[in-house]
Amino acid sequence: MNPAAKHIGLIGLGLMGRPMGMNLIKAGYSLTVWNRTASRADELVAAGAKLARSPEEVAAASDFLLTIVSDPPALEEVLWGNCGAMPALKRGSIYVDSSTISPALARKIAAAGAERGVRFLDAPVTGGDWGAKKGELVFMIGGDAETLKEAEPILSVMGKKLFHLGPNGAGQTIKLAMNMILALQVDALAEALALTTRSGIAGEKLVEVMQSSMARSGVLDVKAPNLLKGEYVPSFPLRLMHKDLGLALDLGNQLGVALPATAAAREIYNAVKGAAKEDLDYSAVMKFWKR
Ligand code: NA7
Repeated sequence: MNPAAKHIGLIGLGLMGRPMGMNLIKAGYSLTVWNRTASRADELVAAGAKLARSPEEVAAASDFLLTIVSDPPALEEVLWGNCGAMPALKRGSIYVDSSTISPALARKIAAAGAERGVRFLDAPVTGGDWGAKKGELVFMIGGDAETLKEAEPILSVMGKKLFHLGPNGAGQTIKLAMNMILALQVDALAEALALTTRSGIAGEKLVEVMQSSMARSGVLDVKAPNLLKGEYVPSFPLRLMHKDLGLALDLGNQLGVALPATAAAREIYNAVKGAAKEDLDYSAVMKFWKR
C-alpha cells in the first residue's frame, strides 16, 4: 500500500513524539499533528505535517492515531478533555498509545475504543530519544494480534523490535517492570560510585572492572559516562522515571506484590526531583550523593 494513502494522526510532540513523527514523514506517510504547546510542531510542519487545532481534529482526520504524552492525566485530557480525541475516532481505525501509563488505563481505553469500533493497542516504547531519532525503538505491545499485524508497517518505521506480550495492558505491565529494572540499575551504579569515590578511588576504575564482569550491561555503556562526568542532558527525563516508579508501585499494591527495592529507589529519585531546578536525565540520581 502507498503510505501516503494512510492518514496518520500524532498527538504529543515531546522529546519522543517529534522524532517519531519525523520518521513517519520520511517514510512517506501523510501526518496530522497536535501538541498542547503548538510551537513544538514547527519542525514537523516545515517537513510537511498538517497542524490540527485540537486532538478531536486529529482523530477525525486519521485512519491510524498515535499518542505519546507524559502520563495518565495528560492522556485522559487529550482523549476525554475539551475537544478530546476519543469521541472523534473513526470506526474501523486503529489507535496506538505509546505513552507510559497504568495497565488499568490502557484497558479502559481499549474498552472505550471497542464501543466505537476502534481497535486499540497499548504500545509503550524503550530506547530514549536516541532510539526515537534513529527509528530503533523497542515497542512492548498489548492487544489483538490481527490489529498488530495491520499496525506493523507503521510501527516498524519508528521501531526495530515489536514484542507482542498479551492482551491490552500487557505492554504497559512489561514497560513498568522494565523501567523498575533500569531505575534500580542506575541507582545501584550511583550508590556504588559514591562508595568508590569517597574511598579515594576513581569511579572509572569501578566501571572498568564491571565491564569485564557479570555486572556488564547496556545501562553501564549508556549511563556510566553521564554519572562519571556529572552531565545529565535529558534522554529519558528523571521526572518521567519517577512517574513510572509510582505507576509500578501502584500496580504492585493492586496485585498484592511487595516492591521494597522499587519503593526505596523512588525515595531517592524523589529527593533529586525535588531539588532539581531544570529538566535532567534520570542518571542524575547520582546527585543524591553529590549534595
Ligand atoms: P516529554 O518530552 O515530557 O513530552 C510530553 C508530551 O506530553 C508533550 O507533548 C506535552 O505537551 C504533552 N502533555 C503533557 N501534559 C499534557 C496535558 N495535560 N495535555 C496535553 N498534552 C500534555 O516526554 P517524552 O516525549 O520524553 O515521553 C513521552 C512518553 O513516553 C512518556 O509517557 C514517557 O514516560 C514515555 P507540551 O509540549 O508540554 O505542551
